[in-house]
Amino acid sequence: MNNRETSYRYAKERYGKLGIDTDAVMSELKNIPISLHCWQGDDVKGFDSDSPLDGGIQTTGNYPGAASSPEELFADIKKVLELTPGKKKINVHASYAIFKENEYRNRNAIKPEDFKPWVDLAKETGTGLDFNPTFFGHEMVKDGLTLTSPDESVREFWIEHGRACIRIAGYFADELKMPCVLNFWIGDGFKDIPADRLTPRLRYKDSLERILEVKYDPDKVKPCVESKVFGIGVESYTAGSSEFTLGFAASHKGVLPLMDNGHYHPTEVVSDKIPAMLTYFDEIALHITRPVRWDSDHVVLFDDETREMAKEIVRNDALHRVYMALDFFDASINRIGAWAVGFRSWQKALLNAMLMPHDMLRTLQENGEFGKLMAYQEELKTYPFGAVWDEYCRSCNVKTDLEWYDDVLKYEKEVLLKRTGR
Ligand SMILES: [Mn+2]
Repeated sequence: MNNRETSYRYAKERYGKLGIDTDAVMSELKNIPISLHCWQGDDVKGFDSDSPLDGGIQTTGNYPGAASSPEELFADIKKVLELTPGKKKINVHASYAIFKENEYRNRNAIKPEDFKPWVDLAKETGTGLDFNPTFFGHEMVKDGLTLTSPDESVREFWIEHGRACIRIAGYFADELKMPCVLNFWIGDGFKDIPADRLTPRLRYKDSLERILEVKYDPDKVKPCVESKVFGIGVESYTAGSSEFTLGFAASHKGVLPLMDNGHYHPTEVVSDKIPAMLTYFDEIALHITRPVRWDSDHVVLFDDETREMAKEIVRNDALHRVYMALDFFDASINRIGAWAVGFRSWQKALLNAMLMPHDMLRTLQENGEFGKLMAYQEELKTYPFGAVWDEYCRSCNVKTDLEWYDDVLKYEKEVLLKRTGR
């Protein structure tokens, strides 16, 4: 028996004494799909438009090697899949349509066939697909507004876009035989103090309702509405606020609320919101990111709040009720490494949460034994989690320790640094 095997055997025994079967935990985690966002690879540029990024989101950094074609982005995604354990879906934005030569379609007219290469990629890699309409980075965003615009031609255009996306999500679900999460997020809002906060929201509600008139199978397409507190250049008012989207989801059957943990005031925590939402919704959705002082979309780490979010999902037995997707983008470091660190971190957070004796801890709380609860929670932090993580990676054929980053550097040298960009 080598050191790795000895370490895992020791860890298995320690967790076993807490009533946790580490082998069973690893098998379960391998079957929980996590959605990997396609937009970390090219700084949210997409393929369908040269319009600058707007909607209050921003990438920072200019590290070399960004993907600038579908071929490059697909190669990068495959590399990330190799570097990360667990089951994946790929999360695609509508701006990543791939048109055949001379077959460009505007966003209001995109068709399933414009995303066939993504379906082929998912089939080839054994992943699934989730989808997002793209209500930003386009010439039809007028005065920063889309679905809330007072200009009916603008609003119509974006309603048609939303409808087209429902059809594409249905196509993904049919092709890949698994549900497609379809997330609606708009950056509509105002830089300065508005004179009317209600009318844009009424228009947003009406727009969403008209989009959702398109027939779809609710077991296949899972529409979500994502809230946001503010964006760059949209500091004073965001139409799709937390209360707006929560109210919309609560009042429209089959629509899920989506919480992005960068989209709240900095002292609010999504870990606490998860059980609150699970009280009322059968299913919810998450965007997992790392906000630093604002919605900065830093790479997800295995930090306190990330661990806490995972714990709330696991201990409330909600792994099959919460659709989990990553949403971050960092252009200041190697993008493949950034992608893989974020994905690995969320896997670690789930594994960590699954290795905790939640029933025992819950009983301590119910019995008012708060001192013992604190002591136990602290001791659990130094349990041999790393040995189980190593074993999990090994069983997924993924490198552990510091070795995997060598592959990132090799790929950077052989592929990324040879790119000329566009
Ligand atoms: Mn998000």
